[in-house]
Amino acid sequence: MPRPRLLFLALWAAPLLAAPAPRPNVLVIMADDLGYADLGVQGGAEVPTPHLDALARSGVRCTDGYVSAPYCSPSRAGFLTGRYQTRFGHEFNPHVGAPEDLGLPLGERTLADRLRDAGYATGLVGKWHLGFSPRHHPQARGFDEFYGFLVGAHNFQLRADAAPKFGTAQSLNLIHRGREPQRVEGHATDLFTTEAVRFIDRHAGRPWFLFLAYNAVHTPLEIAPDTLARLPAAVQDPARRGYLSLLLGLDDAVGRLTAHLRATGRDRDTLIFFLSDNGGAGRKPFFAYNTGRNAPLRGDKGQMFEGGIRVPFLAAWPGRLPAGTTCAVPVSALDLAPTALAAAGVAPEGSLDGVNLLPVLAGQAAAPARDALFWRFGPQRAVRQGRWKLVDWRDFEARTNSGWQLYDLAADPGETRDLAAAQPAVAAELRARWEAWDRDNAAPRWRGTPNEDPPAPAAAPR
Ligand SMILES: [Ca+2]
Repeated sequence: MPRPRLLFLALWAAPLLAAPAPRPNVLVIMADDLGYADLGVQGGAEVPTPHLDALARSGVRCTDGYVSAPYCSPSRAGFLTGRYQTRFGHEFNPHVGAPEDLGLPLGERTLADRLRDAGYATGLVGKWHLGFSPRHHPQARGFDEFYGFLVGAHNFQLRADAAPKFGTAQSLNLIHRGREPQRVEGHATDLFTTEAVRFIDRHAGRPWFLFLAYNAVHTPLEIAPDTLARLPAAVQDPARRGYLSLLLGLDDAVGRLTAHLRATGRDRDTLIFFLSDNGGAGRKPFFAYNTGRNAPLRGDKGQMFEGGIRVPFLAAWPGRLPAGTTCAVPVSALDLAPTALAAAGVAPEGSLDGVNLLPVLAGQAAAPARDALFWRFGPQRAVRQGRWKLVDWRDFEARTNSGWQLYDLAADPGETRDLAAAQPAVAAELRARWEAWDRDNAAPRWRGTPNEDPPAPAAAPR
């Protein structure tokens, strides 16, 4: 492996860093299926989320932060590689086919690979969902350490004396340490937080990268007994109460982590990102309905509307990124790897689709060095450029696609007024941009479910 080039004195860094600085730790906290609108800082009011709100106030809140897919596994594939996952066929959740063929393609390098080669300790705590076979295991994909589960969902209240469903990595109730199944007792959110704190303490002497991938607030919507007294009596829906219970637990967890970083003096040398892997799954009956709310955005997990792909997106690095600020230009989870590598002074070898966000987050650049963001998820397609979004979305009840529609997100963030007929030149330009982008995409390596990945387009594009 060639030694990574160090870029301590790259031009962008000059205003930020007067002298070569110690390489920061990188902590990426990912929630699962968290709605755009459920955190206090995002306008949510049903339960308080003081710790996530404080994390937002300690850094930059990105109002237009996107993930590269409206679904768990492809979104994580995009984040971890810094590349559109459609470049390498990771278009759907890896569930249809033989397990040994399903997972993040082995030719792709992850952020963990890149930071480990640069001397970082690397760990994954929580959900993987990027392959179940030994060669797709997180410890084969750049992570020194792994504590969590390999599949797309897991129950929360775990009992050591419950009959473990050993024998398949795709079972629920199967927490691993490394490659070994464990019998564990406790709440998954708490267990993962404890493991995260231990990881941080274990690597106090060197920079580390921790991907802390909570399964909260994904289904199953279990109510943790210790949150009962904090759930609002006015909310009667058991599913919503379960979601809010998981959200309270997630906020408590982030509070524990940030307090630990502060208490050990590590907060100032840790770059933290918090985001969800896709939008809330707020509608029955599709896609692990969890009551997550995306208002005023339209649509849900699985869809190309903003509600599927625009997520809570926070960045904090005390002393380096301005506290209490808002970033309102489009940014992407694809950008986290290039940003972390830039902060670590590591050149991003190979072709990444994401860009370094540090100049934007620091308030030194108005926008990322990129013109547009693109999406493809089966027959669904989208491109965002500035205020405009061209989208071909799927109606999962009707099992049809919309054809290309044009929305002005600055004036109409809820995507209610299709302007394709009124602005034909804009629509044509964006469609051409999308098609040019799509020419470099690969065919899916495995199929999705029939509705997200129908055998033939349900509607001809306009
Ligand atoms: Ca998800």
